[in-house]
Amino acid sequence: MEKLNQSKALIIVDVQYDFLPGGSLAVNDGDLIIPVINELQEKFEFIVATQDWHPADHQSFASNHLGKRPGNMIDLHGLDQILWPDHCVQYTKGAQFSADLNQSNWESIFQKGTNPEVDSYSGFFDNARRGDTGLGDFLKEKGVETIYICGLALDYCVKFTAMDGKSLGFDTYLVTDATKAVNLAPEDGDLALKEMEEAGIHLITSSEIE
Ligand code: VGL
Ligand code: ZN
Repeated sequence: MEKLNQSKALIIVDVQYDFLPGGSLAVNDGDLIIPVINELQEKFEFIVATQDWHPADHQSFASNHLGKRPGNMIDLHGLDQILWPDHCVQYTKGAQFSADLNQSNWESIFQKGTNPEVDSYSGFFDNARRGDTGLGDFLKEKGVETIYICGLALDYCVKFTAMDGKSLGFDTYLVTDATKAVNLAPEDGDLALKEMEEAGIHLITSSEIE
């Protein structure tokens, strides 16, 4: 396997229409990070993306539980599960990456959330830590040691991807100006940053990256 001369990788998390203004699970101002991510991509030779990719019967959707609404909590096979609006259903427009996002230099796309019985916030593992997307092995086989995470949403998929990356031994950076929180509670984004810092994840802005 060919090794990289640079050991750093950029991971772009879930920049898909349903998480952008007008989408079913929109992050306020989520579109404002797209030009920032496009500029950031110029600094990387190795870029991968994750894609939330749910079947229509996914059990994280409130619509699949009689009498439940988005924001309600349920127990899903022993895990606490927040119920979401239907989003990122496979092959729908909402599941597509924004056309404004430069996708021309991506090595690979890692899809997640395909098992209807478990949610999957992280780009590495599902929330039960059973299913593995292959992203961790892929990065290690390529000699990647340092990962930079950006995308949507800071308080869910970005945070979980960064935390799993760190736990797998990658030196992990969160690019703070290239992410936005969905903020179901107004403090969620700030809490996510704090949790990541406490886990040893470095917070960095894109202008600080060489
Ligand atoms: C996400 C909630 C449900 C995300 C995905 O990409 O942050 N959030 N599915
Ligand atoms: Zn999802």
